This record gives sequence, C-alpha cells and structure tokens, in this order.
Amino acid sequence: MLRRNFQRNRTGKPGLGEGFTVKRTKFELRKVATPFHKEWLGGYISRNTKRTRQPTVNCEPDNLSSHACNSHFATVLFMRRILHIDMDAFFASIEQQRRPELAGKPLVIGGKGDPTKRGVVSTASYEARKFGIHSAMPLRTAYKLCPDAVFLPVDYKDYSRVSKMIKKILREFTPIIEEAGIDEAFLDISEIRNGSEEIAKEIKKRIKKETGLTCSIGIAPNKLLAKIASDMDKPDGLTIIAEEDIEHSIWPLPVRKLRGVGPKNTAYLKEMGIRTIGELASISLNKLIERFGKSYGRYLYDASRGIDDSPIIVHREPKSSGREITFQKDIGNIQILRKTLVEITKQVVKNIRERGYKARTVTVKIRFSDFETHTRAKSLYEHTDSFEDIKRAAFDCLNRIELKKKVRLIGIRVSKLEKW
Ligand code: TTP
Ligand code: MG
Repeated sequence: MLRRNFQRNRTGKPGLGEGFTVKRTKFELRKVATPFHKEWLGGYISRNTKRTRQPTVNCEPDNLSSHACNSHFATVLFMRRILHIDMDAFFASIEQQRRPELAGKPLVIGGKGDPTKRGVVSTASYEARKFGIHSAMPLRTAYKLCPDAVFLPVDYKDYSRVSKMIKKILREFTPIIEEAGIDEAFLDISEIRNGSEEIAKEIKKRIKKETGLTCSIGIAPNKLLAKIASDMDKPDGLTIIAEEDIEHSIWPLPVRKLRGVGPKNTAYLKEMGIRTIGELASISLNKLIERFGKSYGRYLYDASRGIDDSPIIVHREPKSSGREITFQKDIGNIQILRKTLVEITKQVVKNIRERGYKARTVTVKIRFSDFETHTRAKSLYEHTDSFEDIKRAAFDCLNRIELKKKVRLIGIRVSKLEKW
C-alpha cells in the first residue's frame, strides 16, 4: 500500500484549496521533500514512515475532505522547484554567434539553406520572426515573406556540440536533469539552497560566458508550469511562478499553452466556448471526462489548475529512430522509391546500432504529391538491428501501400527500441 492514489473531494470549482487532487503518499513525499520542507512538515514525513512504512498523516480518503489535510497536501504538492531552460532561437543564434556579421539580421535556418528548393524552416532569428517566419514553414514561403533574409543550411553536428556543452554546464548545478530536447531541459533544483532567481542568473551567466548564447528560464513547482514560464518572456527571460500566481498569470493564457493540448483539442475546446486556461478550470471534472474521456479529461482538469506531479526523467530511452526524405521532384518510379527506402533504412540501422539499440517495429510513411499520407507498420518476431530483417519489413510495408499517385516524401521509422 505504499503507492496509493488519493483522488477525492473534486468540486469542479476553480481553485486549489478545495477540490484538490492528492496523488502522493507520504512515503513518496519523503522522497521529494527538501531539508526545509522536512523541517516545515515537523517530522510528519520522516518520523513515522520509516518505522511503520505507513502513511503518517491520517489521509484515508474520508479524512481528505478536511480542509487542513487538503491544504497540507496542496502545499506539499506545490513545494518542488523545477527549472525549465530553453535556448533562444537556438540554431539561428549559434550561426549568429559564429558569424558576427549576421547578428541583428533576419536569418532563416532550414533544409539545405536554399529557399528556392523544397524544405522547411527549422528556426528563424527573432529579426526574421517579425516578418511572420516560423519553424515548420516551407522555405519558399519564408523567402516570399522576407527575400532579404539570409538562408543557411542546418548544421546538426555543430548544434549538437553546443547542446552538449550546455547540458554539461547544467549538470554542474544538479544531476537531476531531464534532457527534453536539443535546446531544452528540466532541472529539479529543490535541493539547492540558493534562491531561484540566483540559480537562474548563475546558469544564464555561465551559458553566456561559455557559448555566447542567451536562454529563457522558467521556475515553478512542477514541469507543466515551468515550461509555460520559460516561454513567457522570450528571449533572455526569467519567469518565476508560484502557486499563488496561477490565477493571474496562467489562467488568462490560451489553452494551447498547456502541454498536450494541440490544434485539434484547441478547436474542440473553442467550440465549447473555452479559450483560456481559466475558462477550462471552470468546467467540472465530470463534464471534461464526458467530453474527453477519463484520462485526458482528468489531465485537463488538473493541468488547468496548475497541478502536475510528473517526475523528472533523468535518462530517457529513445522511443524510436527515423529518417525521411522529401524529393525535389515528385516521384512516380517505384524503383527510385525502393532505392531511397534502402538508403534511409541503412541510415536508421546505422543510427540504432551506434546507440546500441535493437528495434521491434518498422513503420513506412508515404506522402503523395497532394499531401495525402499513408503509413504501414510491421512488427518483427524479435528485437533486431539486422539491416536485412528491417529492410524486408520495410519493403513489406511499402508493398501494402497502393502507389496510385506520385510520391512527395518517403520515410521509415523503427520503434519499440531496446538497449542491447
Ligand atoms: P525551439 O526551442 O522550439 O525554437 P528556438 O530555440 O529556435 O526558438 P525559441 O527562442 O522560440 O525557443 O526549438 C529548438 C531548435 O529545434 C530550433 O532552433 C530548431 C529546431 N527545430 C526544428 O528543427 N524544427 C521545428 O519545427 C522546431 C520547432 C524546432
Ligand atoms: Mg528554444
């Protein structure tokens, strides 16, 4: 009974004191409590859990309705200090850093850096964003919006090198770090004695000194809020959000700022008359579950209140590895498609081998000239990194797609990876 979920007393009203979700046992709380918190808890956590291995506060579900118990847990849930860091216009800033003549100029990074050819924008400098250019936009559209911008190809190798330097600096602050992407990470700074602002400023200073780059930092009681915070004052921002700030700084934001709320659900919520996170927080749990299902409905209910107890995942295994090619000209010739599939399969197999993984599922994607997209997947008998086996599965998938139109893109992804 060490891991029990207490989820009671949900009133559906926005607010954190009442209607609060308690998901942690005291045993778990002991693991997240800092020395300050342990002191504040007056030994609640450490004293009895060790001896009895039982929760120390009487938090049987019926007692959770008591306000004291509720607010006690509310405080505990909101006492972590999570820092989210995200570099500013990462690829573009690296290029501007190594070519000072590009500083302050509209700069677009993407594909092979030729805006007359196919390819998408990876990122744009803040100067280029003023023209409406953004990530994932076709390079040709970016060129139309700002013909004077400088276009450069993506240099992953160098960006990964800088990314590693940054992660190394972050590790000097705490080993509890989740690498969330090439230019972002979550750090659990609960155990560090210095103040949040002080830590953030020190991180910014170190990164600026060693890479010349700026970043934006958000600090909050959990990952959900920390990520929203780091995005609130870009570039070179520092935003600290406490539990009491949720109402005035989180509730006015649009719902799509919440992790897991994509364009589809944003549109659906809009149909329900919900645009902001605060409006979402005013919807009852029952109604959300009715509309979105049990798990996502509950997620929305909690997230709109700033509640999130997802842990920092210190080392995340890659879930999949893939490669795709967009042809310069749409292809109608099956032999060319097969040859390309062999090429990208080779690259993917090389990639998983280098990282010591074997895969169980192979997925092939075909996008036709009109953007209609089909995928087919095949599961293998066992995990493998054999090029022949993966190629055979890929061809099986390709054969199951009716090639009725010219093809714009072909891709392969291997998933269900396991370390070997
Ligand atoms: P982001 O952090 O999303 O973007 P950014 O760092 O360029 O800008 P911001 O200041 O708003 O954080 O992504 C980090 C890098 O990942 C980005 O520099 C380029 C790359 N990237 C892509 O290649 N394709 C994409 O669609 C996105 C969103 C990012
Ligand atoms: Mg970034």
